[in-house]
Amino acid sequence: MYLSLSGRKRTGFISACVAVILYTTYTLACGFYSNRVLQEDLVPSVVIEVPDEALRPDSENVALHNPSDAHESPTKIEAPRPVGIGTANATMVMLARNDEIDGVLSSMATVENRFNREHGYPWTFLNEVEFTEEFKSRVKNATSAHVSFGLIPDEHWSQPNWIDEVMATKGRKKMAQAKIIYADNVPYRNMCRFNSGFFYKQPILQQYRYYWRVEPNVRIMCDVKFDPFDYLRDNNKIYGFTIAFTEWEKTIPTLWSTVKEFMVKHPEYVNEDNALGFLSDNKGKTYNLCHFWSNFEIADMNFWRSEAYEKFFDYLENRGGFYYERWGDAPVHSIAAALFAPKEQLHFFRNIGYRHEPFQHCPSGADYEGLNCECKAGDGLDYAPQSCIRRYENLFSGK
Ligand SMILES: Nc1nc2c(ncn2[C@@H]2O[C@H](COP(=O)(O)OP(=O)(O)OP(=O)(O)O)[C@@H](O)[C@H]2O)c(=O)[nH]1
Ligand SMILES: [Mg+2]
Repeated sequence: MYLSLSGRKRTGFISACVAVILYTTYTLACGFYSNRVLQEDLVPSVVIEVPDEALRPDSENVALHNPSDAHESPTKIEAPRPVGIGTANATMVMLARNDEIDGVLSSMATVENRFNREHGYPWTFLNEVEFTEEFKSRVKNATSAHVSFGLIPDEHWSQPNWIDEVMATKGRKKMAQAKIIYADNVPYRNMCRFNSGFFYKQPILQQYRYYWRVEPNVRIMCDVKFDPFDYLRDNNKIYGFTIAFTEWEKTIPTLWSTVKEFMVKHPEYVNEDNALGFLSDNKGKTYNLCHFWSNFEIADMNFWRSEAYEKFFDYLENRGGFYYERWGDAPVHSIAAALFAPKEQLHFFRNIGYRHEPFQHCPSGADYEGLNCECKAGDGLDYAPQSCIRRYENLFSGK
């Protein structure tokens, strides 16, 4: 074909070929570069020195299972826009059961009245069974924002078949004897595992970057006169909380030792400006049980989607602690955010009044003014003995 072209046509053909080659090279290079930038943004650099002798041989960290392999990468769909003044790529998200509809509507009412009526961020509801038509229509009537419903796939919700059921039953019985709440409850464990490692993988959430987690029967106790999503985005924060306190140790007996193993194996994920001081009072030797109470979270899903967190979740999952013990999503999220991100990327939303029985945070001082709060200024858990807010503050005061 080339040989049969006349001089001008041949020149035109050559130019077209060159243009195609240049364009293809440029596109590939851009794709490669932007992927790298994304990776480098998300993955913290190598920071802690780990002595060789501290590294345990691989045979001691036998992977029972590689959970990441089991899940296909979800497809992205178009994000519904906020119907109000909201500008962030964000959604309110609630995991709920059909029979919790009254608590769901009660939470929605406080979130809508105090914040979202004006901002119009979409709502996303998740459930491991189909939501009933009644649930869907009542929820849609409770907001003028866009509402979506996602069905959680079975492998994201149920106890994996490689979990040793005899061991899991033994663990539940032991916990029940110790009178621990939800000791004998497998669905509760499914929920904790789902919130730890799967909610942000749902296809319905792929389109979003930021989320505000809402649970049934919670209250937003003051007007939220700013956009917390904008706040995270504009200040480069990845995780926002309102309440932090200590976990019940019996639910997580081997969590910290597992985390320490992970840190030794993967020092490259531990941020050099981490918030270890929030988690440990002896430089990491033991866990002080502090965690952010995850029933309220305003956070960046890109953090959960990062290589560091994915590897971390898979490592925890391999140990089976969500079922052999009762590892909660609150300590799992908190430990990851405190270790893999710089402490400056965590944020205490002092100016958001929030209640989930039996605890609350109520703003105080200047933060309280003009917010029309239904709580008394400073009336909350912040400085109670079991609270971890002081430890969070100490991260920034050089103590
Ligand atoms: N779809 C579904 N949602 C659940 C299930 N169990 C819990 N959830 C939801 O998961 C979230 C956390 O569950 P909660 O029962 O509130 O757990 P908790 O906050 O640790 O404990 P409480 O003090 O009882 O509130 C809530 O949004 C629940 O609606 C379940 O089996 N199915
Ligand atoms: Mg709850």
